[in-house]
Amino acid sequence: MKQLVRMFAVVMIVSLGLMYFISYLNSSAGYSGDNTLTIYNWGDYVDPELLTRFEEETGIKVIYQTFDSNEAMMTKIEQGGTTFDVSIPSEYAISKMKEEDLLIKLDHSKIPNLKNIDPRFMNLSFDPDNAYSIPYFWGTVGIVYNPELVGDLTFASWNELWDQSLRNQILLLDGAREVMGMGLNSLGYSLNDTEEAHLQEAKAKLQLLTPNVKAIVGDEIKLLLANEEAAVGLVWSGDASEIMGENEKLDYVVPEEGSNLWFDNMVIPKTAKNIEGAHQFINFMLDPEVAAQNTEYVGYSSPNQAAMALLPEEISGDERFYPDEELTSRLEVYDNLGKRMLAHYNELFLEFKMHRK
Ligand code: SPD
Repeated sequence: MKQLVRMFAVVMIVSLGLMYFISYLNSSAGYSGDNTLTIYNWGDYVDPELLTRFEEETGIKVIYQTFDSNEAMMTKIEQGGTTFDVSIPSEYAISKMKEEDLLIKLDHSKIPNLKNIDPRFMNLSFDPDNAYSIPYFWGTVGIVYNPELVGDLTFASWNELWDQSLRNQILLLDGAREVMGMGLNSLGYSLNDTEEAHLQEAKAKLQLLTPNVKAIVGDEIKLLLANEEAAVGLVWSGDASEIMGENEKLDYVVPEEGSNLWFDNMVIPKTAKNIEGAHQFINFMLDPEVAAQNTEYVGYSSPNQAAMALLPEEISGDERFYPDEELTSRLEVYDNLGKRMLAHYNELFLEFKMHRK
């Protein structure tokens, strides 16, 4: 009898261990049940303390995964096999994901904090009525530079990047639209240009930049520039603000030919399992105090006007990151150029990267 009890106990312990192991495997593969929420976000794009606070307030466990480009994020969601409850794509990616039926329509009655968003950031052309996406952060693409290391250059024009004095001094963010856009803008073309001759011209011009390019990098661009490992960087404005917080010598400028105005919005992908929790998370991130804390932490520009009122003037009044109408009128939002043209931009960018090696 004793032996039977012992055997039963062993079987129970092994089964419990197995159940625990399976649930661990599921959660690390992005499983979302009712009590977990899988968030798929850009790297360095949320204050981790806020995730903990969301978990404490709701009892929902957050599983957090990151991506470093819209293209990588879309590929993963398109492929399926993972469960993401909330993601944060940029405008042209949102338009493409809508087209491909990859997003769930939002229930605004579950997002009362939507009233805190500045109307300027609502109803934009990539998502009229914000049926599928809710503003998170926005910004520009420009140049961060160290005035002590670039002589008389002020980067009023993109073309100054090609100056011979900048040999091996430039870091580029690893983004096809951003780098191709910079090449196109430097030639006076739109960053949504689709004319083959213009695209080839931009690629050829980028290749001439090669001697000045030290590296094409991801989030590490911030540390490298702040530590003065390079004099100049092509960056998103929010990264510039973080870099300049670390090294006050540096400055940020958007060249006169124009540049990109971008919007990153929260969405619920089609693969979501915890749709209720996803709405709760979106609403949580729109709370004025939460959004203000997040803005101070990540350094990006907030579309939340109630949060803006809580931020110090040195942040909310900084025109480099909250540009006036004159500068905004020179900026373009990326269009969804369609699957084939987006793939072509990526191809050209890849060829430029290969050319460097
Ligand atoms: N490290 C956070 C990066 C967020 C960048 N989003 C900008 C996308 C512009 N298309």
